[in-house]
Amino acid sequence: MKAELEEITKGALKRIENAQSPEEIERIKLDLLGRKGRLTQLLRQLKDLPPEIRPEVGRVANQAKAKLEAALKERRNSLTPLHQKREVLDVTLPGKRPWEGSIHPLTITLQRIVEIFYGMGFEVAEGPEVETDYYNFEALNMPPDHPARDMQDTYYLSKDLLLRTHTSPVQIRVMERSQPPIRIVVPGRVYRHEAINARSFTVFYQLEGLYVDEGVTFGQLKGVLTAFINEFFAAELPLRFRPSFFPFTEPSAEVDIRCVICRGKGCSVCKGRGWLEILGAGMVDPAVFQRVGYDPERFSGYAFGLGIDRLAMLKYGIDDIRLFYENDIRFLSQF
Ligand code: 2U9
Repeated sequence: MKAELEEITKGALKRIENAQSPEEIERIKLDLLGRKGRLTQLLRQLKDLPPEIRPEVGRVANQAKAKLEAALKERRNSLTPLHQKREVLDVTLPGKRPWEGSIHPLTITLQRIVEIFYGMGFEVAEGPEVETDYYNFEALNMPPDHPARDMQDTYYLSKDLLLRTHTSPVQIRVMERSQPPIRIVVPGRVYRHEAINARSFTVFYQLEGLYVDEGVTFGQLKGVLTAFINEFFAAELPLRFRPSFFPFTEPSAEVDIRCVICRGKGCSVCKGRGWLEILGAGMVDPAVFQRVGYDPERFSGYAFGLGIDRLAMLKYGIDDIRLFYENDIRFLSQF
């Protein structure tokens, strides 16, 4: 039997070596190790051998089987083209979702605000973030000794260049190059050298509005701001105008809305006051019109400004402005 084993092994090894395709290897395997394979049949006869030689022949037979199996595997491997060796693709598995970005909450808020004003006939104007002293201060009735120019508040890039502290320079630029009627909103990034905390950051987003024509009134300003607030918060919230001062408007007002959280009862967001200060507004100062060459006797205009960050915080219930600028994906992916 040992001789027969040897003969089978030798013949099989030769066939394996000469095999030219994985299919041929399969055939050889079947001839040897299939249910009716030569080696299988031989192994079946082991039990009929006399017990004294059975272990020795068994050992040789198992070695032969292992050797043939290894040879088959190796030859099959060398005959299989590389691309077929790769992992099999299971098309029934659920796919991996690609990472989906989302729109930044400040952008969502900015777009919504612009959309509302667009619906009321305002166009969008934009301008540079690096401004000259003239456009950021002088043209807006803030002469060289004005406290708002303080290094404490403004990032100066040189004696004359600075990072704009509001978007108002854009309104000056628009008025310089066009004639009334003008009805624009100006969204954009502004910079202030302030201590950073949950309510204030060194960069934030503003939106300012300007309407200039003959016969523009404070009453129209009230109407437009009320319509905007009701639309933005999808609620009828009363507005409260308090007298204030800005160098570029006269008269000026700070505008409060009824607290969107507690509706006037008093809560931590409105600090028990029942009102939230969210807007500044007023009638454009005649001195500003004079600078851009508009006749203040003929034209009047209203202007307003709001912080987009503040509106976004109220809308989404966010209590720390820094979250908008940290770019933490755990925060951003919720929008
Ligand atoms: C021109 C004339 C007038 C823009 C105005 C405000 C009032 C105001 C603040 C609100 C919150 C800025 O983001 S904030 O800190 N803005 O209170 N802004 S009137 O008035 C102008 C602008 C341009 C030519």
